[in-house]
Order: sequence, then C-alpha cells, then structure tokens
Amino acid sequence: MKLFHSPGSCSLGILILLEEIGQPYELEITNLQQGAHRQPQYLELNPKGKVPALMRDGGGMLTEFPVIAYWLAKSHPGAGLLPAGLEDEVRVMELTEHIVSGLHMRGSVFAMVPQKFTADAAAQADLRQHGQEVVREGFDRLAEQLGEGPYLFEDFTIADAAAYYLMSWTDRIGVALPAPLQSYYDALTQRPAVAAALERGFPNATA
Ligand SMILES: N[C@@H](CCC(=O)N[C@@H](CS)C(=O)NCC(=O)O)C(=O)O
Repeated sequence: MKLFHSPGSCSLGILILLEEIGQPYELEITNLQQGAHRQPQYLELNPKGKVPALMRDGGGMLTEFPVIAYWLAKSHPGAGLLPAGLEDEVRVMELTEHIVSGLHMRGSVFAMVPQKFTADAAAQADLRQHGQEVVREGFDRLAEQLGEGPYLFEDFTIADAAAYYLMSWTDRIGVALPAPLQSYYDALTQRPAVAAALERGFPNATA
C-alpha cells in the first residue's frame, strides 16, 4: 500500500490507521504547500487533486477519508478499527462522516482558509466566524460522545483517527479544545501508532 500524504493535512488520520495496522506501507509526500497535488503525475493517479489517497497493493486508488478508513479497517480486521456488529459499525461510520464532511469540510476549511472562497475581506471574516462556530459546536458534541473516554466508542476506532487530525488544527482554526477533548487529544498523542504517524508524517509542517 502507498499513502499519498501532505504534512499537517487530514491524511495524518490515515497515516495513524496504517500505523495501527502495523503492516509495511509506503509513504509518498504530496506536499500541498508546494502544489504537488496539482502536478500532472499526481492528477493522473488522483484527478481530484486531494490527499489522502491510498494506492492498494492489487492496484486501485482509493480516495475520501471515510472510505479509505473503512476499507483499511475491513481489510485488516485484526487491528480492531471498527466494532463488530452492523449497528455499532454504522455508528462509528456516522461519526467519522460527520467529522470529515461536517466539521472539517463545512467548518475548519472556512475558518482556516476563507480566502479560498471570496476575496472580500468582510466576507472572509464572516466565513471564518461561521467555520469556527461549526467547529466549536462540533467539539462540544464530540466531548459529549467521549464522556469519560478514553475513546469516542468503546475501543479506538477510525472515528478517533478522524477526530485526532481535526483536533490537531485548533491553532489554525482559532477554536480551543474543551478540557475533556484536550485530555483525550493529549492521551491519543501518546498512543504508539499516533506517535509513530506524527514522526513519519512530518508533524511540524503545515497543509
Ligand atoms: N473529502 C475529502 C477531503 C480531502 C481534503 O479536502 N483534503 C485536503 C487536505 S486536508 C486537500 O487535499 N486539499 C487540497 C486542495 O483542496 O487543493 C476526504 O474525505 O478525503
């Protein structure tokens, strides 16, 4: 398997899952800051021009975080990244989808890069504020879901990997983590697979 990853981006979550699985994989740095995702050779592999993207051993590129995460979890059941049973599994998928499509795409993106959507400074400020509000409410719901923790569900799942990358952006979003999420985030940072992903994925660079 080969993961196309940009340091500081959401592909960190997939990197964490690959480390959880613990099998060899290749990492191809596709640096968004340097425009690597817009180069013809990358667009040929992934016309969407986004990361994460996962090239599987048998061939076939997978894109979209929840889908890559689902495939990794189902094809490596020993890693326990999804619970057994349809109802429990679908609840994890529901939250993963909410984090990625809701909080990331409809919240953090507006808060972090409003200039992508409008050149008007006042409109940018409004968008940023809207994005921050989406994330703030989302963090409150995640804290409720976490409860006493240590994970969003009974065991570590793909939803925790999605939550981790989003929480790693708080400085750039401009929204602080509520206390329970800060403890959860700090504990996840100590998790061996997360530490390994941070080391391999160049944590200090930005998306
Ligand atoms: N819906 C996609 C979102 C992926 C995405 O937006 N990735 C960002 C990095 S966090 C990206 O590649 N941005 C580059 C761009 O939009 O030009 C997914 O679930 O994977």
